[in-house]
Amino acid sequence: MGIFSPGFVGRRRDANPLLPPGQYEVTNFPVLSAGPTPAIAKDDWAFSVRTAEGTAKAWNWETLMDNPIDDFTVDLHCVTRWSQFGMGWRGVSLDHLLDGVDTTPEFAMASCYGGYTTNVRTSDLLGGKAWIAFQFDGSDLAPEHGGPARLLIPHLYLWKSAKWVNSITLMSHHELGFWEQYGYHDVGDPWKEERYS
Ligand SMILES: Nc1nc2c(c(=O)[nH]1)N[C@H]1C(S)=C(S)[C@@H](COP(=O)(O)O)O[C@H]1N2
Ligand SMILES: [Mo]
Repeated sequence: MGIFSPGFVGRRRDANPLLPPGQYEVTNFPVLSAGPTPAIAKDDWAFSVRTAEGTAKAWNWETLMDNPIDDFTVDLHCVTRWSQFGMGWRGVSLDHLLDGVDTTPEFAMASCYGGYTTNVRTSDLLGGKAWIAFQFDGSDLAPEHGGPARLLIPHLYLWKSAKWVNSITLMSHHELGFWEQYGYHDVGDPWKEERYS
């Protein structure tokens, strides 16, 4: 008999009905980065929404703060199997940032300071499901977690939540981001356990 008897797994599922399949709970918010942490001062920070026609909208730190700001509490799920519940964030909804932009292109690519990319569907950015987040747990977002600001898409595995995000490009064609090119799932829904393609 292994360490994880069926009874033990059963009790764990009962204890955490909000835990997606194959995940376990943590409380220490692990850091996972594919490369070094870039140092970006708020004064140097910039973010843009692009389309095939070029830059549609752009913000610096000051103009980002002119947007309606949300305080929200979410659960995060990492493909490396940790989940953390009840995380308190502050950020600007992508609904505001994409307002006035033609969102008919089906696909989007988030690009970051440092070169990381990840692809999502435009629909995953809309409807109150995604933010440019700049505070966690009442403090400025730490650089190792993507500060000064990161994309946060809690309903997808956390690799879609691009740290140090610098632009989102809306595209009518499909492209794969960094981890997606290595076989991670195109969509990444933790409730469907869409880990790998
Ligand atoms: N720019 C950038 N964003 C990134 C990554 C990265 O390496 N670079 N890693 C992704 C992965 S694989 C995960 S699991 C989460 C981890 O976020 P955290 O370090 O805040 O826990 O960030 C995602 N966003
Ligand atoms: Mo990850």
